[in-house]
Amino acid sequence: MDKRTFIKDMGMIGAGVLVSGKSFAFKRDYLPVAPFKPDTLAYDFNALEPTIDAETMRIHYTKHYQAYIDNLNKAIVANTTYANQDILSILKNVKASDTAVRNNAGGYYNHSLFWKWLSSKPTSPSSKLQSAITKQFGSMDNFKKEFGKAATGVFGSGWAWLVVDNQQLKVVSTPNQDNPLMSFTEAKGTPILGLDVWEHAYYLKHQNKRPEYIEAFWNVVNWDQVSKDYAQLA
Ligand code: MN3
Repeated sequence: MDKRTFIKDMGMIGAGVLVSGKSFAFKRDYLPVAPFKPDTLAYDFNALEPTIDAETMRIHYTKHYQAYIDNLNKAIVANTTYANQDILSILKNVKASDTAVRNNAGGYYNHSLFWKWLSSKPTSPSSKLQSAITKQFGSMDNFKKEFGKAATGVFGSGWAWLVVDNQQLKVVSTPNQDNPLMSFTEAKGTPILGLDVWEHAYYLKHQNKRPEYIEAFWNVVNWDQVSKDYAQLA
């Protein structure tokens, strides 16, 4: 354990985080390899109420997320092609036909990002991100409309994303647990914000009203994190 990781982990213990584990920002200086472990949640399960209820967060984090991780670890033992690759390499290299690795690597990575893009505290985009959004979409409201349209339009289960592709912001969506970094997806780019629109992410609270969940999502977006992710890419 290096000094920085140690200090970070001690900080988490000090902050009384519910679940132990390493936190990472998907930077190139630290990318996890198998066996994968759940990323630490920076807030309590009830922190995002009323947008996302505590029970949904508890089941989502401890059951769904954990299942992707367990199944990814099993899939990598069964398919040694990916055994020594870090999570970003797996995402970029996975073949569409390697469905167990594809679905579970996506499930692990997408959720690890998703937890970080949520916050109970009010945040706002950096001026750099704000101007990029205005330049690309005309206004923040137009961006939210376009993102909402993509999220509503996912047929069945999937994700809506704000990505950076060739220095440009784009709104895209993917089915199931696909991520725009995967080579075979129609959507291309590096995600800096994503919304899980699987029913398990909202059904207990919002039932069939996916648009209500999408609208409420803006109340809990961690713009500090989104701005940091954007700054790494543009
Ligand atoms: Mn989910």
